[in-house]
Amino acid sequence: MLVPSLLLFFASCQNAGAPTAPAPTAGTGGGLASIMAERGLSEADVLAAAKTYTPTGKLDDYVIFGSGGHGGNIVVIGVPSMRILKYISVFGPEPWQGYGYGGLGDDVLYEQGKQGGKEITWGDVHHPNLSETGGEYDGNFLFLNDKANARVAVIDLKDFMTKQIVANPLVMSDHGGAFVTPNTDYVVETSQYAAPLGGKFATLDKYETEYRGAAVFWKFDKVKGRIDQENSWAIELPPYAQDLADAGKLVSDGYVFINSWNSEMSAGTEGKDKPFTESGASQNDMDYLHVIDWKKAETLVAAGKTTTINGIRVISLADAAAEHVLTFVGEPKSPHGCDVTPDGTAVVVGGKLDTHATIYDIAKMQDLIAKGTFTGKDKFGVDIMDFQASIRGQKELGLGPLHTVYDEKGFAYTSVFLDSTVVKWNWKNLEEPIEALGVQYNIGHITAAEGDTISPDGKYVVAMNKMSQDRYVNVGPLLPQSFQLIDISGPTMKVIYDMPIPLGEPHYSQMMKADKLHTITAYTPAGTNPYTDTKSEFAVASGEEKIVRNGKKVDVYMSVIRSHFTPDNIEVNEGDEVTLHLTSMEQALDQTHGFAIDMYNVNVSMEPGKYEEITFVADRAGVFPFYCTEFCSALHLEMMGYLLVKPNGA
Ligand code: RUQ
Ligand code: CUA
Repeated sequence: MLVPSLLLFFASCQNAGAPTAPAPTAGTGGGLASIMAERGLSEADVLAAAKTYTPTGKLDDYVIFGSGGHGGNIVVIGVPSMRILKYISVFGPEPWQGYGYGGLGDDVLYEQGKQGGKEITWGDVHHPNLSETGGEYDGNFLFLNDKANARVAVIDLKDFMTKQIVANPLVMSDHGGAFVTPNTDYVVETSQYAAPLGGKFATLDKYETEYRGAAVFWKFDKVKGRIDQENSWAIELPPYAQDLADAGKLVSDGYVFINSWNSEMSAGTEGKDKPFTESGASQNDMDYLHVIDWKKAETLVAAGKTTTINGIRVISLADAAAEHVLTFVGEPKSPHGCDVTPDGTAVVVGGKLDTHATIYDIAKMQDLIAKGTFTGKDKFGVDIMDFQASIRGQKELGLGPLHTVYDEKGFAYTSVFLDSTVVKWNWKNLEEPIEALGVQYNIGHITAAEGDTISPDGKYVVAMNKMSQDRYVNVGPLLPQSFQLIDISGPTMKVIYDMPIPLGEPHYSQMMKADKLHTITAYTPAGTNPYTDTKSEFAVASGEEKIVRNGKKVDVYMSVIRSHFTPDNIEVNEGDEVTLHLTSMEQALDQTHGFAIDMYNVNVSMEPGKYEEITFVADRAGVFPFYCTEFCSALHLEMMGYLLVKPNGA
């Protein structure tokens, strides 16, 4: 047997020369056998450790981009070590990255991030999605949605910074998104809780007539690396609580699928004797999987068959239905998850309140649509396909199947929430028995190595668990969520690492090969504005630093280099508007400085070569040290200066 002999090998290496296994006394200083005895480790534990332990200096093979949930950020994690590599702040301020504390990022966070004119400083990140070329992750961009405030953000993976936030002008809540089409032509964002489009008011008794959902197709400009709002458009949808969404690929490229869970159009109690949405939305046996032909929608948009609501072109529900841009097929009640198979031939939808996952056959649905074979229409005139005629089959997976990911061998891995299991099943051969692996506990999303691409890698699956009860030291009643790394390379699945996620409820994540990243180590040339990718016209060359006063406006052109700021003393008058133009003169790897002004809520990060710009009104008189916040050199503490604000009338 491999396992014991391997252990014996380890043990004998560690205990070379020792005639018998040493007694378990010497802390972790003893041989392997004694450490195992002392720490109560099984052979499986040691094997798991060997599979995940990454010695100092060794790099991980994969990178996870995990949603930070209502932390409003992204967690970047190495696999298999499960070491946290970075948090990328997106919808909320974060001081280390200097995001939201006076620098250029303020425009993204506080201006672009506004919803209906309101400044919002948190987000509920659900589904990060990597940019794709030809259905493969290309390592260029990451998109994510904010369910709470219906926004989508763009992270540039060149420098792992949030470069754009786009506020959805139509809906008040999103969920399905941010999903990309296979060549990242569009970033798709679909609504969740229905409301009158464009932020209008209507009472709840008008739910059916006035409340709507929408699917927004954000056009992505791959050269600029930004969403092009002008060339984006949307499709009006019924108020059915659209849920998860996924784009077709290969043979199904051109389609988007969205599941939904409120065909009942329940809107809670209305203060009368109606049921809560919880049960009101669970009356019907079937909800509707939305099948969207987005290439056809594009032709309607090009032909001008849209109305503009709040600045965005919208295909009406009536037109979408009439033109078969939108068709429906039933899905067993209150579904969740919507995941297209790697070959693009099928889409798997979990049952949530059912024990099955349903495998829809996309070719069958295309055929029904082409032939005009429908069983009826919904209240809004959308044609409905026959359920049995649309599916390849159903597979019993356990209580509460949600999301599904894939490997390279033809297996699907579905998260089963109520059972707390990951279920492995063959989506091509539904007769094959399933394998269920217990996870701790109540798994929501699940992710797999390159799992959403046309060529998944297998190897690893991560269970993203909602509950962690007894897994970690008690840190108070607010428990961390828990990621569990699962080895799927062998004949049976094994949990090989537990990792607490202590900053928000993560939902989805994606796992990409680390060698697909092409991250920069410095901004070149020095003085590059990371938001324009060009050298700033305000960048300063060494020796040309200056302070320019123009009435009550003061511009400071400052260089930043180990270990000083030039100029290092800035004198202004109370009430002056001060703009600091900071240029890092560094190009060396990891030679980052910070720049903080005490008492002024100013703090930016100066990565090598970066240009930063801070504008503020010197409204408090006094003497304010400014200093470098990164321990950059032996003389880091000396990297400081003074902002002197002369009181009025002094
Ligand atoms: S949803 S598990 Cu956005 Cu499934 Cu969270
Ligand atoms: Cu520069 Cu510390």
